[in-house]
Amino acid sequence: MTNFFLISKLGHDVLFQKTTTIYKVTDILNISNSQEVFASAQDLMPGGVSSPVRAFKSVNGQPIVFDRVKGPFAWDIDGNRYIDYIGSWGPAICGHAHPEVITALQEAIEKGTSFGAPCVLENKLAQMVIDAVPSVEMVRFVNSGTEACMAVLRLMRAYTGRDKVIKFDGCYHGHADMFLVKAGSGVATLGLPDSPGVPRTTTSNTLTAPYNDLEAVKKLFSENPDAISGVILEPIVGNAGFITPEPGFLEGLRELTTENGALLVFDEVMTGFRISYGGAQERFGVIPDLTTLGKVIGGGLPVGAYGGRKEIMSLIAPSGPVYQAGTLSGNPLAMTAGIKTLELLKQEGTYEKLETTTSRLVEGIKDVANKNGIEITGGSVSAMFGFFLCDGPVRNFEEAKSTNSELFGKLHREMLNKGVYLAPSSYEAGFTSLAHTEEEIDQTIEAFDQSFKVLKDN
Ligand code: KE4
Repeated sequence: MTNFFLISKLGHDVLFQKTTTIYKVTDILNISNSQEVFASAQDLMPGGVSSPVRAFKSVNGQPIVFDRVKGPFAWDIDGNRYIDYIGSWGPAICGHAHPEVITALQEAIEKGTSFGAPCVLENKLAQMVIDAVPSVEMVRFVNSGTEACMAVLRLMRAYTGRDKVIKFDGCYHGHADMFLVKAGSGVATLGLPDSPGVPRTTTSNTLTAPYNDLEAVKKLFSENPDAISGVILEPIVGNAGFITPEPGFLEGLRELTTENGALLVFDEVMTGFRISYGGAQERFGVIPDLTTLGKVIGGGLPVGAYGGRKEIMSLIAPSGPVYQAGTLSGNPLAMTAGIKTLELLKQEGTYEKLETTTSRLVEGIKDVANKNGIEITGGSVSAMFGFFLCDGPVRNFEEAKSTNSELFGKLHREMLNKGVYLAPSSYEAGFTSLAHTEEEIDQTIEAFDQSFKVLKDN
């Protein structure tokens, strides 16, 4: 069967028959409008972006300026179409611009964009989160994952009366000062030594350990008796690349925190409602004391949340003394998009479909990498995946650093030119959606095969 490789150009699809020689579409893909718009953005916003990782710095690439998204696809302002594996960094798990989400928002917006007052939609989404996430008996909505993590740390400290917190190298919990210690995501991507502007006094209470290293955590507890408020982690790491917990790691943290009178906090901003409807905690059967959420629960609008046992959450103002507030928290549009997204995810067979799609993708990528003699290790859990261009296993951030980032940069460019949009960093995870069909997965694996051939020959 002749494989056709589909490329959208100038708004119409041009079919290119795959030839025996590998053609690089670099000189066909026109991104001149993206180049122009991004160049003018340099004088308007730092790095021309609203969030660092979007600048494509670590892949030495030319950022693509989006015009619109739909289902598994994104189109740039030059009319090129991409199969999107970022999905707005997680929210688009049902596919971009899902018609039912759009319709629900169109109806909601007629009643206003923000109330700054209680609304029934908050009750509805809160109940859905409480019914779904095992650790959550009560929840507070905020406007981002960063806000959720900031607030949850304040709550951990208030509840225990202790100031220190343990995080893991390479994990990212937003950009609040106290978390910018050996952080992942954009901090790791840009190779920043944490961040200037963060006072040593702020981070002196942030202790770090290698992911998957229970002995290191035990040591921190013994060196800091009765001083550690808790342990916060990504139950599956998506900000140092994709790293899964070793068997017994999460269970060990649950025991260690309980033994030491400290709290266990799962930052499920990325994994929440993606790894399963109840998040990673439901999938792995380890229940934390507190959970942070974001991304998916906003369905693409700005939302974050934190929740846990009522006896802890009731410390939050105005029911308790721990202050946290937000102008747009619980706004009706974000609540509407979140409600509809969770309703779609709750349908029968959702997570089986996501699991099948994503594991087929990753196994296909690894097969063609091996076929072309490219070192690779990686995997997937439900609709989250990742790979490193090195020999495995990768169990922590230190081991992740052995990935070949320079080769990844070339791969990223090749894939972009073949119409596949991957996270522009070795230290990010990839995301699929309910909208990714077998056709997109097959096209993507084909594109990886062609790209790996180019990398091998150059
Ligand atoms: P936000 O403030 O970006 O909504 O959430 C911060 C956050 C907290 N916790 C986890 C586990 C997260 O993954 C994030 C944010 N994720 C990144 C992607 N690696 C957002 C993308 C970006 O920074 O542009």
